Amino acid sequence: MEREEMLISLKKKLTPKRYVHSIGVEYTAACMAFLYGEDVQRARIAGLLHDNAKCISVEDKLNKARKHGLPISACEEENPDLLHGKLGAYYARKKYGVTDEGILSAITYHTTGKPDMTLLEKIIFVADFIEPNRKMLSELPEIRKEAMTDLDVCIRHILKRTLEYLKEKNVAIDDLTEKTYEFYKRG
Ligand code: DGI
Ligand code: FE
Ligand code: FE
Repeated sequence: MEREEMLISLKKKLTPKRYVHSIGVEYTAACMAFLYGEDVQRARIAGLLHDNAKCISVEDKLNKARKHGLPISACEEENPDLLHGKLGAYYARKKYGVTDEGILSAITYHTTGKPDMTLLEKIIFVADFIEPNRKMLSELPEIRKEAMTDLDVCIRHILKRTLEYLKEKNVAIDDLTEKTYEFYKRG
């Protein structure tokens, strides 16, 4: 699918804020691709589409994931919003015509990350967090600088911040989020 067509579909599926965020992740991922030597077009597609399933209701996220036979962990059962990566990759393939498995994987794992990520997976994970429309958080300026200087340090910092936030909110932490942090903590 051409970018213009993707934009028309995303505009229908997403809230205005989420649509603007998606375009922010697209160009942030493109910049990071220039910097780190990733294919810019792949980074743009993954960035643009990463949250395509985000605005589906919690109930429908579960129903659709079940209907399409996607694996659902206990943590996802409890927090179906976590499914928007997997479901987003499913739609990227089926609706947006993406066949590049590396792009689909970057979409699948953009929320939790995963141990030993590919360059594209890292770029999308980080670009999602630092894009310019993101609400300002403490440590964000530092994390943005790290994104341009040391990707692995940046990933560790994002996960540390996210885990602290989740523990404070007292919500279940996905195994994969924990495992990713353990992996990048070891350096
Ligand atoms: O979709 P975005 O908002 O752009 O960003 P995202 O896909 O990284 O999702 C962020 C949300 O996901 C945020 O509210 C924290 C939540 N999250 C990330 N890891 C976990 C998690 N929620 C739970 N319950 N467990 C996790 O391990
Ligand atoms: Fe997301
Ligand atoms: Fe996002």
